[in-house]
This record gives sequence, structure tokens and C-alpha cells, in this order.
Amino acid sequence: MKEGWRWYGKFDKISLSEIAQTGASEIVTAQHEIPYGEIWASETVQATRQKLNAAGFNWTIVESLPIHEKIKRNDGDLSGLFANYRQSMANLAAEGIEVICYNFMPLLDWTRTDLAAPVARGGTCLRFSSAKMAALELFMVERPEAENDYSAEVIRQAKAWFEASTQAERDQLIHAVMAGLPGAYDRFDTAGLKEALKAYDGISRDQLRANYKRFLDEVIPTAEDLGLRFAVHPDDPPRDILGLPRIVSNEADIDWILNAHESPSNGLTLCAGSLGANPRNNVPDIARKFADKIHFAHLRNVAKDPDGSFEEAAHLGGDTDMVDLVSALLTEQRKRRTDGRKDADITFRPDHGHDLFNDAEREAHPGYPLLGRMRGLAEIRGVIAGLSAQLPAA
Ligand code: DNO
Ligand code: MN
Repeated sequence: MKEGWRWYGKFDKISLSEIAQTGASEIVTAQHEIPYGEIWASETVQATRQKLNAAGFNWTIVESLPIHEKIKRNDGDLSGLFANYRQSMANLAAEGIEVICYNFMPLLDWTRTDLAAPVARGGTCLRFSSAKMAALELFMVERPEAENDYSAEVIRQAKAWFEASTQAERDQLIHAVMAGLPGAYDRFDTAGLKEALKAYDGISRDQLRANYKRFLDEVIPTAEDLGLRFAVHPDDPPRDILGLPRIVSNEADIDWILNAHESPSNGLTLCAGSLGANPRNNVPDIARKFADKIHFAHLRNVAKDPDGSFEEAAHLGGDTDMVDLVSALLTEQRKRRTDGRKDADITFRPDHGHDLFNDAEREAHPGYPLLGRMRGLAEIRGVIAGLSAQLPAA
């Protein structure tokens, strides 16, 4: 497997020369400064590639080529947005990009309620508290319907938290909820979020699926022509939040997506942490089921609580059997080699890490510290080396 590392370009506090020391060979990045919907110009993409190559890295995976909210909502004439998207794809393919990772989460990206929850032996992690999320939904953006989405006990805790909270704590909560959005994109305060949610009023799960299918029909044929592979990233957490439907959350969803426009270019980013936050998802089984469509892997772990809360565990800790998962990916890789597939090698990256040692002082993108991710990468590297030594040569 190839070792990747996410880099936020000019927004990243971690330099390429530091990343080089982790041993990762692949940079995973985007043009984070370009607003959603605009073309990623050839010269810009080329400059990024040259910079990465000069620093000793390969760049074959984009994460993400973001999808404009209007496309997700099927709002108005989308022909210009689709044309721009396809032009960006062509410009990327011309610079050697092979895989486009993207997500189809309405409004938000990964969602947490705490960016620095304490970890037992020191350091901090990202955490999702059901009670705090319920507090945000019920009392901050004022969605009474959210009562149906949480247990009575969680609602009781939500009320208690909200009543005891200061304005600063509420601001911190909304800040944490927005932290998953990459680059320079729209982040909302409570009032802004309330307003933005209105645009999704009446957009059902089926409607969102229809909009998603349209997106696939618009871009996958072009991806085939350009030799690009699309890799959808699962929803995080893998369930509806804020009344927004989430349609990339489990095995049945993934099955629907891969069949909605069947193509070798329509595939999956296997994000172990995102899928692993739902107790009904068995991540190694999902990896085995869709193995031949996995174009990219995000490896991290979560520890779940019975009430739907979870936190990010050490990469080999938590509820997902990481050794079994890596073994599934290595088995697939071996099969691809035997079949002579030219995309045999699967690139993974350590997806998030704890803030360890002086990570917090660096103020890197939340969840993307240097040392915490390096620990994760090193542990997974060891698993890969150990398992590879036991696999017969392909
Ligand atoms: C969390 C991260 C995500 C991911 C985007 C891809 O699991 O990997 O933020 O980068 O959703 O579009
Ligand atoms: Mn991920």
C-alpha cells in the first residue's frame, strides 16, 4: 500500500519538509483557496504538482474536488457548475491526477462537538457528543423536530448542558461543528446555520439521492474518458444530523451509489473512522464487500458509547479491528496484482490523529496534527509490514 498524507497547502501549518520526515510518499490535497464551483485552472494545478514533486512527493489523489451546494440541492440551472466541474477534472487529469475523493454531505463535512477532548494518558482527541449535538439542534438552531432523533436521556442531558453553558461554550460548540470544513469555505455561526438549513427544507432522502444520481451521470462518463476514478467519502457521522439527510452512511447506501451509475470510475474512499461510528457498520466486512471499488483508504479508529456519542481512538485502538481491515485491503491489492490491474496499489492516509506533545501549539487544521498522525501512520505501517510478510507473493 502507498502511504499518503493530507496537506492543506497554504492553509497548512505543517510544511512539506516536515511531512517528508514521516516517510509518506503521496500527498493528498486540493486547491483549497478556490471557492466552490469555480474552475481549478491548469496553471494553478500545475504549480501545485510541481511544488509537490520538487519536495519529493507524488500527487495522484485530490481530496476533495468539492461539489457546490446548488448541485446537492438541484437548485436552478446547473449546466455551468457541471461544465466547470468537468473542466477542473480535465485540468487535474492532465497533471497526472488519478483519483478524486469527494463527499455528498449537505452543508457540513465531518462533524464533532469537541475538538480537544482529553485522552486517558495525555493528549486530546476529536469527540462527538450526542447530548451536545442535541443541544445545538434543539436549543441553538431551534429544531423541535430533533426530539425524535434522540433518546429521552440524551435530551435531558442536552437541556442540562445548554442551561449550564456560557455563551463562550456555545460559540465553541458551533465552532467545533464547523471545523470539518476544509480550506477557506463557508463556516456558519448559529444564526447563519439556521438560515442555511432553510435551503434544505423539504429535500428528502429520495430527492437528495436523485440529485446525487444526476451528479454521477454528469461526471462519471467524463471521468471514464479522462482515466479518473471517483471515490466517494462516507458521511461522518454516518447518520442524519440537523434534519439533513445523509445518504452515504452504510453498506446499503454504498451499494446504491455504486449501482446508480455502474462504472470502474465510480468507487469508494473507504473511511474507516466515518463508517465505524455507526455500530451497525462492520468496517472490515464493508471493505471486503466493495473491495474492487476501493480507490483510496482513510485509516483511523473510533470508540463508541451506547448513546451514539463517539470519540477518535488511537489508530489501532477503538472498536474497528484495524488489522482485519488492513488485511482485507492487502488481500484486494494482491488480487489486483494477479489480475494485472494497473491501479493495484491502494493508497491510504492516516485520517486524523490525536493532538500529542506540542501538536496543539502548532494550531494545525483540527484533527490533522503532525505528531498524532505520524503515530497513526507508523502504527499502520507496522501492521502492513507484518501482514505483508505473511502473504504469499502475488
Ligand atoms: C474525515 C475526512 C473528511 C474528508 C472529506 C472528503 O473523515 O477524511 O473530511 O476529507 O469528507 O470529501
Ligand atoms: Mn475520512
